[in-house]
Amino acid sequence: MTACKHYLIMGGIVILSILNTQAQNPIIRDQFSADPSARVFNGRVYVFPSHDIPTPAEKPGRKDWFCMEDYHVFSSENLTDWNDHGVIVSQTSVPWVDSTSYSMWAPDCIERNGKYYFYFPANTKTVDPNGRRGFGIGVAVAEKPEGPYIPQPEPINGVHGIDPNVFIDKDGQAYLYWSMRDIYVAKLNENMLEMDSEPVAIQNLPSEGLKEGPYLFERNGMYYLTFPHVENNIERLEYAIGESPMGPFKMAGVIMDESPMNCWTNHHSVINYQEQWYLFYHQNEYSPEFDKNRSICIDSLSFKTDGTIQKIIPTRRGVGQTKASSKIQLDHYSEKSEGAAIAFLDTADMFAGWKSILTQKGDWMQYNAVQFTGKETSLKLKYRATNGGQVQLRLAGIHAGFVADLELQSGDDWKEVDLDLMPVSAGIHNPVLLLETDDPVEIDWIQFEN
Ligand code: FUB
Repeated sequence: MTACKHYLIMGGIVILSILNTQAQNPIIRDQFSADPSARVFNGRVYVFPSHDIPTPAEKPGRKDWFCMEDYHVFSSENLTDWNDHGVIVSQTSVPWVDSTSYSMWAPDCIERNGKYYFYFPANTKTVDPNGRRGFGIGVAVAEKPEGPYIPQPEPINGVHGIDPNVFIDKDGQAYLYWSMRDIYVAKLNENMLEMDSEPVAIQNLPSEGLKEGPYLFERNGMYYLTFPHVENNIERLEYAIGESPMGPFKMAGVIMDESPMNCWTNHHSVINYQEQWYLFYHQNEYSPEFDKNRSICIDSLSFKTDGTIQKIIPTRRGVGQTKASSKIQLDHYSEKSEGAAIAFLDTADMFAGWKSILTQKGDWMQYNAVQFTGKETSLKLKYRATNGGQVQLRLAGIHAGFVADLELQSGDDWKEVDLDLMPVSAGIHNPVLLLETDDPVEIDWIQFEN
């Protein structure tokens, strides 16, 4: 079990808010989410992803393709607990969008002068003035990051493509980037709704293999144009650097290699939040057999002294601290022994989450950055151990030490056990669960109680 639903009543309006109190990677755990565009607004992180759904029977055309009918926005203060603010724009709420196309692909959002501009691509109802059908890019405007967003009646004139990204430079000039085979850039007007220059295709990027999903950010006067690119078989995240938002750029390296779970796409954004850089990206954890149903993840990003980006290996642990009193999902481990494994709890309902499996004596799983108050007195564990067994809980790292030994009863059903703990000091610790006996055991979660 990974998410609990709360209904909040605010000013007479009922708002559904999903509080993912154990959220690690993927961060959204009750629906698919992809193409995360993260932004820091008013000291809080907002993520504007696309929303993959299983293809409904009524969708015309290909069934084994991307299928997206609306957008949600999510926000968090600690990168662990995420609130779902609900649907902000849907294919039936935008006048120019073909409302049967399920083509609401990767969006972006930016703030200017206290207004929030949400950019999104979708299939147009009609041909554009140049006779082109296909993807247009539209804007919806709100007074608050979570909406309500009011869509403009027409898409941005002169833009034909997908994956919009907006960057506002220190001098106040805004730029729109998008992709359509090449990656394009144009200046945006003060009003953020119209182009202020002719689009140009950015040069010196790889000429072979699909490029899409541009995301531009600036650090120490260096402009990083980051984008997914198919160098070999599937997309990986690459970047180029330049001294101005329109380039020229030169290729600088790979941020993330091809997905280890073979997700054909990746799509990302980069933010600095509370003095730390983060990469938001997606994989297909909840849909290993169909990579068009994706899920968004976060990992920390860092720079080398010359300003180049340290390559990131996707983790299950993700970022943020986890409260000792929450149900800690060891299957989102930071490290594990070779024999330890994870599996879905229920293959008919992937959103039920995963379990950890310690197979043989000596197997272990470690989960980093757990916040202890120092008042915890017992450890609770949900497990299944057909032949019974014994596990030990230890703390890794500088606080290394033994905390508890738990005897697990044999049986084919899930059980919960409670046991007294040795005192644990207040602060951040990295618990490790170690199997001390020979038969396999499965763990759903562990939890510390006062
Ligand atoms: O989500 C649909 C498309 O897949 C996006 O627009 C691309 O960037 C890729 O992630």
